Amino acid sequence: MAKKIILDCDPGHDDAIALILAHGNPEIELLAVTTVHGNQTIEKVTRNALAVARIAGITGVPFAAGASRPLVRTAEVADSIHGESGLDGPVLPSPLTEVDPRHAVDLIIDTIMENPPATVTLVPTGALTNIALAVRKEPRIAERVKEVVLMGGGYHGGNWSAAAEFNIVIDPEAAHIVFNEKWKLTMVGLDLTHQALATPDVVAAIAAVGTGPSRFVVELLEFFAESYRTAQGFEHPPVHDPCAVALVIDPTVMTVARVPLNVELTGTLTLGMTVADFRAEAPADCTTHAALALDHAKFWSLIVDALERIGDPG
Ligand code: PIR
Ligand code: CA
Repeated sequence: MAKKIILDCDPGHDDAIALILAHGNPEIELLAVTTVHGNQTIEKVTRNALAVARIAGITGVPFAAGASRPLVRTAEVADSIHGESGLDGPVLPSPLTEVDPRHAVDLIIDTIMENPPATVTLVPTGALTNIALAVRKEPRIAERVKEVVLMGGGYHGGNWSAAAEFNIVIDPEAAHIVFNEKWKLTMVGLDLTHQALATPDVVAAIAAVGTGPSRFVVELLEFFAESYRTAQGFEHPPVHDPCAVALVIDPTVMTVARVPLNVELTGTLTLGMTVADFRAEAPADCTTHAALALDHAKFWSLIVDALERIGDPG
Protein backbone atom coordinates (compact mmCIF):
# COMPACT_ATOMS: atom_id res chain seq x y z
CA MET A 1 0.00 0.00 0.00
CA ALA A 2 1.28 3.43 -0.91
CA LYS A 3 2.54 5.61 1.94
CA LYS A 4 0.44 8.73 2.36
CA ILE A 5 2.38 11.92 3.06
CA ILE A 6 1.84 15.63 3.55
CA LEU A 7 4.89 17.62 2.39
CA ASP A 8 5.25 20.89 4.33
CA CYS A 9 8.00 22.83 2.55
CA ASP A 10 9.63 26.15 1.61
CA PRO A 11 10.92 25.67 -1.98
CA GLY A 12 13.89 26.10 -2.05
CA HIS A 13 16.12 24.07 -4.39
CA ASP A 14 16.19 20.92 -2.27
CA ASP A 15 12.49 21.23 -1.36
CA ALA A 16 11.72 21.28 -5.09
CA ILE A 17 13.66 18.03 -5.54
CA ALA A 18 11.86 16.54 -2.52
CA LEU A 19 8.54 17.38 -4.18
CA ILE A 20 9.65 15.78 -7.45
CA LEU A 21 10.79 12.65 -5.60
CA ALA A 22 7.49 12.38 -3.70
CA HIS A 23 5.50 12.79 -6.92
CA GLY A 24 7.60 10.42 -9.01
CA ASN A 25 7.95 7.55 -6.55
CA PRO A 26 5.26 4.84 -6.77
CA GLU A 27 5.49 4.08 -3.02
CA ILE A 28 4.29 7.58 -2.12
CA GLU A 29 0.80 8.99 -2.26
CA LEU A 30 1.12 12.78 -2.01
CA LEU A 31 -2.02 13.92 -0.17
CA ALA A 32 -1.21 17.61 0.18
CA VAL A 33 1.57 20.15 -0.17
CA THR A 34 1.73 23.03 2.29
CA THR A 35 4.15 25.93 2.33
CA VAL A 36 5.83 27.86 5.10
CA HIS A 37 8.07 30.94 5.31
CA GLY A 38 11.77 30.09 5.33
CA ASN A 39 14.06 30.00 2.34
CA GLN A 40 12.09 32.96 1.04
CA THR A 41 8.84 34.78 1.88
CA ILE A 42 5.62 32.78 1.97
CA GLU A 43 4.48 34.41 -1.30
CA LYS A 44 7.65 33.39 -3.11
CA VAL A 45 7.92 29.83 -1.79
CA THR A 46 4.24 29.20 -2.54
CA ARG A 47 4.64 30.45 -6.09
CA ASN A 48 7.73 28.26 -6.42
CA ALA A 49 5.81 25.20 -5.21
CA LEU A 50 3.16 25.79 -7.87
CA ALA A 51 5.83 26.29 -10.55
CA VAL A 52 7.42 22.96 -9.59
CA ALA A 53 3.96 21.33 -9.74
CA ARG A 54 3.66 22.54 -13.34
CA ILE A 55 7.13 21.33 -14.31
CA ALA A 56 6.63 17.90 -12.74
CA GLY A 57 3.00 17.54 -13.88
CA ILE A 58 1.52 17.33 -10.39
CA THR A 59 -2.25 17.65 -10.65
CA GLY A 60 -5.10 16.84 -8.29
CA VAL A 61 -3.05 17.51 -5.15
CA PRO A 62 -4.08 20.50 -2.99
CA PHE A 63 -1.38 23.12 -2.34
CA ALA A 64 -1.98 25.56 0.52
CA ALA A 65 -0.01 28.50 1.86
CA GLY A 66 0.83 28.64 5.55
CA ALA A 67 2.58 30.79 8.12
CA SER A 68 4.31 33.92 6.88
CA ARG A 69 6.52 34.32 9.95
CA PRO A 70 7.80 32.40 12.97
CA LEU A 71 5.78 32.08 16.21
CA VAL A 72 7.95 34.45 18.23
CA ARG A 73 10.90 35.75 16.23
CA THR A 74 11.37 38.04 13.26
CA ALA A 75 11.24 36.33 9.86
CA GLU A 76 14.55 35.51 8.22
CA VAL A 77 15.17 34.23 4.66
CA ALA A 78 18.04 32.19 3.14
CA ASP A 79 18.56 34.34 0.04
CA SER A 80 22.33 33.81 0.31
CA ILE A 81 21.69 30.17 -0.61
CA HIS A 82 18.46 30.12 -2.62
CA GLY A 83 18.59 33.57 -4.24
CA GLU A 84 16.07 36.38 -4.63
CA SER A 85 13.26 34.14 -5.90
CA GLY A 86 13.97 31.30 -3.47
CA LEU A 87 14.53 29.09 -6.52
CA ASP A 88 17.13 30.99 -8.54
CA GLY A 89 18.80 29.32 -11.51
CA PRO A 90 16.21 27.79 -13.85
CA VAL A 91 13.60 29.93 -15.60
CA LEU A 92 10.38 29.34 -13.67
CA PRO A 93 7.13 28.89 -15.60
CA SER A 94 4.06 30.71 -14.34
CA PRO A 95 1.84 28.35 -12.34
CA LEU A 96 -1.09 26.61 -14.05
CA THR A 97 -2.89 25.83 -10.82
CA GLU A 98 -4.12 27.88 -7.88
CA VAL A 99 -3.59 27.46 -4.18
CA ASP A 100 -6.26 25.81 -2.08
CA PRO A 101 -8.33 28.48 -0.27
CA ARG A 102 -7.64 26.85 3.11
CA HIS A 103 -4.74 27.88 5.33
CA ALA A 104 -1.98 25.25 5.36
CA VAL A 105 -2.68 24.55 9.03
CA ASP A 106 -6.29 23.65 8.25
CA LEU A 107 -5.34 21.56 5.23
CA ILE A 108 -2.88 19.63 7.41
CA ILE A 109 -5.51 19.04 10.12
CA ASP A 110 -8.30 18.14 7.66
CA THR A 111 -6.07 15.72 5.76
CA ILE A 112 -4.91 13.90 8.90
CA MET A 113 -8.41 13.73 10.45
CA GLU A 114 -10.08 12.58 7.21
CA ASN A 115 -7.70 9.65 6.77
CA PRO A 116 -7.69 6.50 8.91
CA PRO A 117 -5.53 6.60 12.07
CA ALA A 118 -1.81 5.92 11.62
CA THR A 119 -1.86 6.24 7.85
CA VAL A 120 -0.55 9.78 7.23
CA THR A 121 3.12 10.72 7.56
CA LEU A 122 4.01 14.38 8.00
CA VAL A 123 7.16 15.36 6.11
CA PRO A 124 8.26 18.89 7.08
CA THR A 125 11.23 20.25 5.13
CA GLY A 126 11.11 23.84 6.34
CA ALA A 127 10.52 25.74 9.56
CA LEU A 128 8.10 23.94 11.87
CA THR A 129 5.66 26.85 12.28
CA ASN A 130 2.71 25.20 10.46
CA ILE A 131 3.17 21.87 12.23
CA ALA A 132 3.34 23.51 15.67
CA LEU A 133 0.24 25.59 14.94
CA ALA A 134 -1.61 22.53 13.61
CA VAL A 135 -0.96 20.41 16.70
CA ARG A 136 -1.96 23.29 18.98
CA LYS A 137 -5.17 23.90 17.02
CA GLU A 138 -6.08 20.20 16.79
CA PRO A 139 -4.15 18.21 19.43
CA ARG A 140 -5.71 14.93 18.23
CA ILE A 141 -3.42 14.93 15.20
CA ALA A 142 -0.57 13.98 17.56
CA GLU A 143 -1.95 10.47 18.05
CA ARG A 144 -3.57 10.20 14.65
CA VAL A 145 -0.52 10.65 12.40
CA LYS A 146 1.64 7.66 11.58
CA GLU A 147 4.84 9.59 12.19
CA VAL A 148 6.76 12.79 11.52
CA VAL A 149 9.87 12.54 9.34
CA LEU A 150 11.48 15.94 9.12
CA MET A 151 14.52 17.55 7.60
CA GLY A 152 16.04 19.84 10.20
CA GLY A 153 18.53 19.99 13.02
CA GLY A 154 21.60 17.86 13.51
CA TYR A 155 23.49 16.53 16.48
CA HIS A 156 26.97 17.60 15.39
CA GLY A 157 26.50 21.25 14.62
CA GLY A 158 24.66 23.72 12.49
CA ASN A 159 24.67 25.58 9.21
CA TRP A 160 22.96 28.82 10.26
CA SER A 161 24.98 29.17 13.45
CA ALA A 162 27.77 27.03 14.84
CA ALA A 163 25.20 25.06 16.82
CA ALA A 164 21.95 25.30 14.88
CA GLU A 165 20.45 24.33 11.57
CA PHE A 166 18.33 26.81 9.56
CA ASN A 167 14.87 25.13 9.72
CA ILE A 168 15.08 24.83 13.50
CA VAL A 169 16.76 28.11 14.42
CA ILE A 170 14.49 30.36 12.37
CA ASP A 171 11.53 29.16 14.49
CA PRO A 172 12.98 27.41 17.54
CA GLU A 173 9.78 27.70 19.60
CA ALA A 174 7.83 25.87 16.87
CA ALA A 175 10.54 23.21 16.68
CA HIS A 176 10.40 22.80 20.47
CA ILE A 177 6.66 22.12 20.27
CA VAL A 178 7.09 19.59 17.47
CA PHE A 179 10.03 17.74 19.07
CA ASN A 180 8.14 17.41 22.38
CA GLU A 181 4.86 15.99 21.07
CA LYS A 182 4.25 12.30 21.68
CA TRP A 183 4.28 11.30 18.01
CA LYS A 184 7.04 9.23 16.52
CA LEU A 185 9.52 11.77 15.16
CA THR A 186 12.62 11.22 13.05
CA MET A 187 15.13 14.00 12.62
CA VAL A 188 16.86 13.75 9.27
CA GLY A 189 19.44 16.36 10.16
CA LEU A 190 22.65 17.77 8.75
CA ASP A 191 24.63 14.75 10.01
CA LEU A 192 22.72 12.72 7.42
CA THR A 193 22.06 15.28 4.69
CA HIS A 194 25.69 16.35 4.43
CA GLN A 195 26.24 12.84 3.04
CA ALA A 196 23.68 13.44 0.25
CA LEU A 197 26.15 15.32 -1.94
CA ALA A 198 25.28 16.01 -5.57
CA THR A 199 28.58 14.74 -6.94
CA PRO A 200 29.38 15.05 -10.70
CA ASP A 201 28.41 11.41 -11.40
CA VAL A 202 25.01 12.04 -9.81
CA VAL A 203 24.43 15.19 -11.85
CA ALA A 204 25.43 13.30 -15.02
CA ALA A 205 22.95 10.48 -14.24
CA ILE A 206 20.16 13.03 -13.72
CA ALA A 207 21.07 14.87 -16.95
CA ALA A 208 21.03 11.54 -18.85
CA VAL A 209 17.31 11.14 -18.13
CA GLY A 210 16.98 13.81 -20.81
CA THR A 211 13.57 15.27 -19.93
CA GLY A 212 12.31 18.76 -19.03
CA PRO A 213 12.08 17.93 -15.32
CA SER A 214 15.60 16.38 -15.35
CA ARG A 215 17.02 19.53 -16.98
CA PHE A 216 15.20 21.57 -14.33
CA VAL A 217 16.81 19.51 -11.54
CA VAL A 218 20.26 19.88 -13.14
CA GLU A 219 19.80 23.66 -13.29
CA LEU A 220 18.69 23.70 -9.65
CA LEU A 221 21.76 21.69 -8.66
CA GLU A 222 24.10 23.97 -10.64
CA PHE A 223 22.84 27.06 -8.81
CA PHE A 224 22.83 25.24 -5.44
CA ALA A 225 26.40 24.04 -6.04
CA GLU A 226 27.57 27.60 -6.68
CA SER A 227 25.82 28.87 -3.52
CA TYR A 228 27.35 26.13 -1.43
CA ARG A 229 30.83 26.75 -2.90
CA THR A 230 30.78 30.47 -2.16
CA ALA A 231 28.67 30.63 1.02
CA GLN A 232 29.67 27.41 2.81
CA GLY A 233 32.88 26.17 1.17
CA PHE A 234 31.45 22.84 -0.02
CA GLU A 235 32.92 21.18 -3.11
CA HIS A 236 29.55 19.55 -3.91
CA PRO A 237 26.20 20.65 -2.51
CA PRO A 238 24.29 18.61 0.08
CA VAL A 239 20.71 18.04 -1.06
CA HIS A 240 18.87 17.99 2.27
CA ASP A 241 15.12 17.74 1.87
CA PRO A 242 14.71 14.71 -0.42
CA CYS A 243 16.48 12.66 2.28
CA ALA A 244 13.37 12.87 4.49
CA VAL A 245 11.14 11.70 1.61
CA ALA A 246 13.63 8.93 0.79
CA LEU A 247 13.42 7.59 4.35
CA VAL A 248 9.64 7.29 4.04
CA ILE A 249 10.02 5.49 0.69
CA ASP A 250 12.72 3.06 1.79
CA PRO A 251 13.85 2.73 5.42
CA THR A 252 16.96 0.88 4.22
CA VAL A 253 18.29 4.03 2.54
CA MET A 254 19.71 5.19 5.89
CA THR A 255 20.38 4.02 9.41
CA VAL A 256 18.38 5.56 12.25
CA ALA A 257 18.81 5.44 16.03
CA ARG A 258 16.19 5.99 18.72
CA VAL A 259 17.63 8.75 20.88
CA PRO A 260 16.28 11.51 23.14
CA LEU A 261 16.22 14.83 21.26
CA ASN A 262 15.31 18.33 22.31
CA VAL A 263 15.59 21.89 21.08
CA GLU A 264 17.58 24.57 22.93
CA LEU A 265 15.51 27.70 23.55
CA THR A 266 17.59 29.65 26.04
CA GLY A 267 21.18 29.32 24.88
CA THR A 268 22.94 32.48 23.77
CA LEU A 269 25.37 30.64 21.48
CA THR A 270 23.21 27.55 21.05
CA LEU A 271 19.68 28.83 20.35
CA GLY A 272 17.91 26.28 18.12
CA MET A 273 20.48 23.55 18.69
CA THR A 274 18.99 20.04 18.52
CA VAL A 275 20.58 18.19 21.42
CA ALA A 276 20.79 14.39 21.16
CA ASP A 277 21.56 12.31 24.25
CA PHE A 278 23.63 9.36 23.01
CA ARG A 279 25.05 8.54 26.48
CA ALA A 280 22.92 5.48 27.16
CA GLU A 281 20.18 3.39 25.60
CA ALA A 282 17.07 5.52 25.03
CA PRO A 283 14.39 5.17 27.72
CA ALA A 284 11.31 3.09 26.83
CA ASP A 285 9.08 6.15 26.37
CA CYS A 286 11.45 7.90 23.96
CA THR A 287 9.71 8.59 20.63
CA THR A 288 12.43 10.61 18.91
CA HIS A 289 14.92 9.23 16.38
CA ALA A 290 17.91 10.59 14.51
CA ALA A 291 19.18 9.57 11.07
CA LEU A 292 22.84 8.56 11.02
CA ALA A 293 24.32 7.13 7.80
CA LEU A 294 23.12 7.36 4.19
CA ASP A 295 23.39 4.83 1.38
CA HIS A 296 24.46 7.44 -1.21
CA ALA A 297 23.97 5.24 -4.30
CA LYS A 298 20.53 4.03 -3.21
CA PHE A 299 19.44 7.57 -2.38
CA TRP A 300 20.40 9.04 -5.74
CA SER A 301 18.93 6.13 -7.68
CA LEU A 302 15.56 6.97 -6.07
CA ILE A 303 15.87 10.50 -7.51
CA VAL A 304 16.83 9.24 -10.98
CA ASP A 305 14.02 6.63 -10.92
CA ALA A 306 11.46 9.31 -9.97
CA LEU A 307 12.58 11.47 -12.91
CA GLU A 308 12.39 8.49 -15.29
CA ARG A 309 8.87 7.79 -14.09
CA ILE A 310 7.74 11.43 -14.42
CA GLY A 311 9.12 11.64 -17.97
CA ASP A 312 8.02 14.71 -19.90
CA PRO A 313 4.62 15.74 -18.57
CA GLY A 314 2.52 17.37 -21.32
C1 PIR B 1 18.82 26.78 4.39
C2 PIR B 1 18.59 25.65 3.63
C3 PIR B 1 19.67 25.04 2.96
C4 PIR B 1 20.93 25.53 3.09
C5 PIR B 1 21.17 26.64 3.89
N1 PIR B 1 22.44 27.09 4.08
C6 PIR B 1 20.10 27.28 4.52
C7 PIR B 1 17.19 25.05 3.66
C8 PIR B 1 16.94 23.77 2.88
O1 PIR B 1 15.77 23.89 2.08
C9 PIR B 1 16.74 22.68 3.95
O2 PIR B 1 15.37 22.40 4.20
C10 PIR B 1 17.30 23.24 5.21
N2 PIR B 1 16.96 24.66 5.06
C11 PIR B 1 18.79 22.97 5.42
O3 PIR B 1 19.30 23.74 6.44
CA1 CA C 1 13.63 23.33 2.95
